[in-house]
Amino acid sequence: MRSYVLALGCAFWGFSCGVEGELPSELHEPLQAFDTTRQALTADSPKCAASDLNGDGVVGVPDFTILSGLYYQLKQCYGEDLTEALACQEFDDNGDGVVGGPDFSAILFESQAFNACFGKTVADMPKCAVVDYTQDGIVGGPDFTIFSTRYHTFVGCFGTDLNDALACVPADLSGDGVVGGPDFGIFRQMYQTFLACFG
Ligand SMILES: [Ca+2]
Ligand SMILES: [Ca+2]
Ligand SMILES: [Ca+2]
Repeated sequence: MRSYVLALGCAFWGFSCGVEGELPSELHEPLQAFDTTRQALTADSPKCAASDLNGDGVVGVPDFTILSGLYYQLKQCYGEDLTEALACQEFDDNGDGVVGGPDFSAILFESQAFNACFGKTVADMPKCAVVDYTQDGIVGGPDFTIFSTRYHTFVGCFGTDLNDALACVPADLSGDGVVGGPDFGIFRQMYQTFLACFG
């Protein structure tokens, strides 16, 4: 008995799922139906290994599911500029996706260390290494410039909820901090490789 994952195909292609008009036109292709009974062993070629997204040695339906999820993220995140959120990410010290009060202690610690360490060498005071941003062994003016920037960035990030942006990070396939056309281009290549390796 054969079964097909039309719903995933719909979510994947988006053709009949209300894709936004600004999406690259080459993605507006006919709905594909996948025969879920087919399972293909990953060939030795590195090309197919790249399509084995869950790493189980088979290019199959679970990989398609992952690919579908990625496409959904691309659609959801299209046009999203992640650069600001990524810059703020480093200040989310407790990792809860929000730059807020609990994270303040981290920058406060740097501030206190800087005050205690200005003009000192790391050799004399090893604890000062944390604010020797230039890593030249001395806590001085150039380190203050960097600390000052960090502090102002923190203040600018305070209250920022990173959760939406961080959810979009996997969709930035080109790694340029923006989810856009180039990412769809990369995704399309991934999908073409997948088709060649599946079944
Ligand atoms: Ca936080
Ligand atoms: Ca320094
Ligand atoms: Ca990108």
